[in-house]
Amino acid sequence: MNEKLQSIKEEALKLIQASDVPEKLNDVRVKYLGKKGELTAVLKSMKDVAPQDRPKVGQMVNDVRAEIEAELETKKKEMEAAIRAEKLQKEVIDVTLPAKKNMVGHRHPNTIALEEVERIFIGMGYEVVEGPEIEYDEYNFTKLNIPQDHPAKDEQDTFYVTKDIVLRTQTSPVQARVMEQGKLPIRMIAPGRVFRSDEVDATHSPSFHQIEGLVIDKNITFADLKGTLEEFAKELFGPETKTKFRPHHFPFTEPSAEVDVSCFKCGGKGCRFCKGSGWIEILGCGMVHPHVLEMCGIDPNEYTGFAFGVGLERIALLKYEIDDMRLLYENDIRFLKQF
Ligand code: 2NM
Repeated sequence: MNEKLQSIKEEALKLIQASDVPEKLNDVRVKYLGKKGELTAVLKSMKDVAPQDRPKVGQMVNDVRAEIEAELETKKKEMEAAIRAEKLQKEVIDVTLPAKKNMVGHRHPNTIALEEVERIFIGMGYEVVEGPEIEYDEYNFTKLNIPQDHPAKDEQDTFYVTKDIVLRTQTSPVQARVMEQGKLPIRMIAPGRVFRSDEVDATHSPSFHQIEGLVIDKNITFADLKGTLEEFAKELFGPETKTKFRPHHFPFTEPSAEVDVSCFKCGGKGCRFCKGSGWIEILGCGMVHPHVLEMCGIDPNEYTGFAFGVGLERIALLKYEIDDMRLLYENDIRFLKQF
């Protein structure tokens, strides 16, 4: 019996030593110590051993079992250590390498400019109102004093969806809608996308953005218009900024004006940026035409108001000194992240 046990033990220890992966160790455990294992078989055959020898044989079986188990455990630890060492070696991390940068998005220069303009007017108590980009001809033109035969309605300038529906060419239809609601006074800006049938070049695009403003109350005068837009220009381009109001014509305002600001690059001396004139044109404005007020349900004898419109892209191009509008639409991240 002892011989048999010794040979089982030697065989098992040899197999353990020869194992190179944990799975093989497990096979050895099953083969010798498992329910149907060789050592277990010896225990089961105890009935053939003389009763007086059983304790001794039992002890021998247990000793062999303990030895095999100890050897399995030692070998398992060895293997685990080796696997870990190999992993550490393979998966070595150079903590001195620069970290991977997370790609974060960036606000578009148009958005930055829009938020700046909104901040200024919200600070003066204005509401920001949005409206539909696809408009009735009625709101886009007629109610704004642009009659049937006005050149602005020409197919050359306007995208028609049907005879009566257009892609809005300005955001003033939003203001016509607000005036019609009849809640007075009004202090609002209407930012948004507008559409004109223009060829793409450095300063034109068939789709661009406008911010139009409207104030309606009792006793609003051209002085309110001037003061408001002077303040706006100073906030946007710096406290030194001067403004100049030049007479102009818009169908929806009377009188109307275009506004220039003193060049924020050269302070008005004249430079490449302002093409030598010292002035930069930034917006159009005027006192809302009494006929517009009337068509939108407001009594022009009781209320007056002023309105203005600025191109958002124009502001963004000026503020960030971008010389081609197309750059604003290409969405090249290398361009966008500079602002
Ligand atoms: C401009 C210039 C002048 C304008 C007029 C109106 C409304 F709805 F009150 F009639 N909204 N915006 C206006 C006036 C727009 O853009 C250059």
